[in-house]
Amino acid sequence: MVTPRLHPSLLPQLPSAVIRPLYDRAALRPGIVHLGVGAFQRAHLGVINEAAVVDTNDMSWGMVGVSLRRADTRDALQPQAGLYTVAVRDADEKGQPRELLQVIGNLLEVLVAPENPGAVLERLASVDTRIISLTVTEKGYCHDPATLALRWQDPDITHDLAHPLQPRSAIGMLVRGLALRHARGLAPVTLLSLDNLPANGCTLRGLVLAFAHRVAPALAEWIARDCTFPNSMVDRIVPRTTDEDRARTSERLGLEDAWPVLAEPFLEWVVEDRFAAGRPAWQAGGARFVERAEPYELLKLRMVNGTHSALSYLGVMAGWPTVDVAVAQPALRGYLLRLMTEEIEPTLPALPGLDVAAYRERLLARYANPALQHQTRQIAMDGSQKLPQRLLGSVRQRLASGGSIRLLALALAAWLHHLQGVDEAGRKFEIQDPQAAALADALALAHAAVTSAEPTLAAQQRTAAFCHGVPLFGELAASPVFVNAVARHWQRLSEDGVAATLGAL
Ligand code: CS2
Repeated sequence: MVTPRLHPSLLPQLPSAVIRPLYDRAALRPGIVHLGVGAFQRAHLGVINEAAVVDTNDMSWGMVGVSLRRADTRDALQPQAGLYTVAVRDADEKGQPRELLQVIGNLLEVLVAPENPGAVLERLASVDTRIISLTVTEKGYCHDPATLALRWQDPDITHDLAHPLQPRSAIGMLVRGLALRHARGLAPVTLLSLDNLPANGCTLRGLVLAFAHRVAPALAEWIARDCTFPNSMVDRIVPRTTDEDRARTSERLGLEDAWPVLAEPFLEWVVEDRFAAGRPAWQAGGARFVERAEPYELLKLRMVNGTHSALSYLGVMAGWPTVDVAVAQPALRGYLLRLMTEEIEPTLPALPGLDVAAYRERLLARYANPALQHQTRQIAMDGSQKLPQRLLGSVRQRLASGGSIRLLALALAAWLHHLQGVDEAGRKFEIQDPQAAALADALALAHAAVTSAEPTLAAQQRTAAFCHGVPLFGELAASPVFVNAVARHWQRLSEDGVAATLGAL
């Protein structure tokens, strides 16, 4: 028998344990346009927004999703009228996997920008739209993560300057949408970044204003004066959905869901309460509104994402496929604990009420969640866009205060080690990074730069050449303390492997 597709008309058939939208979906109107409607958005903002709709019954905050590249999410969700399932997974006290299913109803439609950029622009410039939110990942900002400047030479940015009516980049799309709003005399909106960038709102604002200024200075002035860009810290682990997840969720629903998303139970969102045209009651879904999100962002990016990146490069090379397998290695777990306590925590701003020891322990417990199967390869992607905010900020602060960077340097050396694209068992893997070609060139030049036959000196020469060849390190490339610390670990990782390097700490 063919399993029927998840659909609003079939919601009453769902097993009673599945949470579902009980409000009048037909009355829900779109108030939010979200660029980058991927798994993270659907398991984070989508869930929080659902709670707000349920709690207040305010029907003006439905969501329109926009995919900036592919049609796959739209193709999967359109036959389901936008419904999708969030499977929250962990293990009980006995280690048995458990799962809570919720069907989310506030996503009304998904637009595919390359198919019809005009439809996206019209949606951005609609009177109903009051918030434009984004999860386009680090590389989606077309900026240099080290300097935060827009990369004017990025092909999508040059395209969007030349073809303003068919924008491809998030920044080009936003500016054109705002230009239409401005020309039509419509109200300003809130532009809300939910990406893992420091000062994500300020960063987005800087990029939008830079582009808008090129288009029309008066537009840039209007945006700067009337639109708002709250900073926010987002946290929820959302692994990529596999075919097995699809099959399992569909079986439990008794209806086929072509694209469920999975998540851990933990969810955090700390947002600055600066909204130009109102907002949903997101506190109903666990959002915390604050005046300044920056300290929370630093805490999260350095502790969570910093250790995540460290464990992913070591894990990929050692052959630990998932995060739970990696943190089950006593040497790696010990390393992460020391990395946090000795070198990351001393760099964090004071946060009243934060119990940092509890935060650290809870993080390791989140990583140990056996039900997520979060791939170390997935986290290892796009390192060139991630490392500055995840690790290099801590490094700079430690160097400035004269603290040791030995443990941080190992995380960076692990990234270098993994760039060779072959793990310790000889398995090849692809380096997925927008700068992959430039990184491969820098690596080849680094190896060619070695003139010394003495191993320690050779490692230092190689590391210095690499760091000089890759803009993301900035002035750190000229710091002998930094270069030599990374060089020592890189040499050891290459000669003895991950286990021996961790053991020697
Ligand atoms: C991860 C993040 O893939 C990655 O780079 O570090 O997506 C991480 O899972 C989330 O930021 C957790 O909030």
